[in-house]
Amino acid sequence: MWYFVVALVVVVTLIWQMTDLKARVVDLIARNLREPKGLVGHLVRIILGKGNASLENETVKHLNIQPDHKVLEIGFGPGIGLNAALEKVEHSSGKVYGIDISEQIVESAQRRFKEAIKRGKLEIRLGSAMELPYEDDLFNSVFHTNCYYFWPSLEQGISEMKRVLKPGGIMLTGLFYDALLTSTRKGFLKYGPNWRPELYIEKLKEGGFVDVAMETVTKPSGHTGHSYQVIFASKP
Ligand SMILES: C[S@@+](CC[C@H](N)C(=O)[O-])C[C@H]1O[C@@H](n2cnc3c(N)ncnc32)[C@H](O)[C@@H]1O
Ligand SMILES: *[C@@H]1O[C@H](CO)[C@@H](O)[C@H](O)[C@H]1NC(C)=O
Ligand SMILES: CC(=O)N[C@H]1CO[C@H](CO)[C@@H](O)[C@@H]1O
Repeated sequence: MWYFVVALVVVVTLIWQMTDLKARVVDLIARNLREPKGLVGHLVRIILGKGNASLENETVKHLNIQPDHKVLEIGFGPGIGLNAALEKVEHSSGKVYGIDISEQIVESAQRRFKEAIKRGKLEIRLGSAMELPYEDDLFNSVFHTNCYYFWPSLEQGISEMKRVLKPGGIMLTGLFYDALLTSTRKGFLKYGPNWRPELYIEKLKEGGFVDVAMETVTKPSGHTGHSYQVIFASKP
């Protein structure tokens, strides 16, 4: 009989520890989605660079970037979107800007895009969406994918994006709505409480953006079978 009790205690302890372990792993990933750091940060960057590359590419396509445009990406992570935007302005006077809150992300992009930075086609900064280090009315467009969830204040981020956009400029956000719901349910957006697209849209309208709309695009090239969402807004 006591064998049974011991076995039961062992099994319960194991399950308890495993559950605890799972919670720790989820917490670690959730933290690194908000701000990639250390070894897990590197892993998160590499995984995002594969898993969300098509979303970054597709989002840039919707921007209709002209060769002389100035474009900002917030929270660029692995830098797929910066790269796609750079291709559009390569042969003219346009320029791409990137800002991210993670030191590791910024250092990694500085290495990857050394050459474009040297040529003055790209400018990378360490900083937050809460306080954009750019002058008023500078950009033709500002975009981000999977980023606003983590901002401490949506109002503040929206007001900053509006300030740095030229009148008539476009704000664009790309996301996978389904993946977002799954991620939230699993706890991966523990540090991204403002993930709801409906809330973001409401705040954009309240913040003075016009023509605010979310569109679902099905079967994008390069990401077969998945649809994604884009949220558009313009500065009047
Ligand atoms: C989940 S990753 C998304 C990366 C990439 N855009 C993608 O979709 O694969 C979130 C990124 O936003 C950055 N980030 C988080 N909060 C930020 C803030 N307040 N200001 C600027 N960047 C931020 C993180 O450092 C990280 O690189
Ligand atoms: C994203 O676009 C770049 C070129 O801009 C391309 O090299 C890369 O393969 C694309 N990635 C995906 C997943 O579509
Ligand atoms: C592989 C990967 O990192 N995919 C992520 C892409 O973005 C969504 C959010 O829109 C995440 O939930 C996925 O995990």
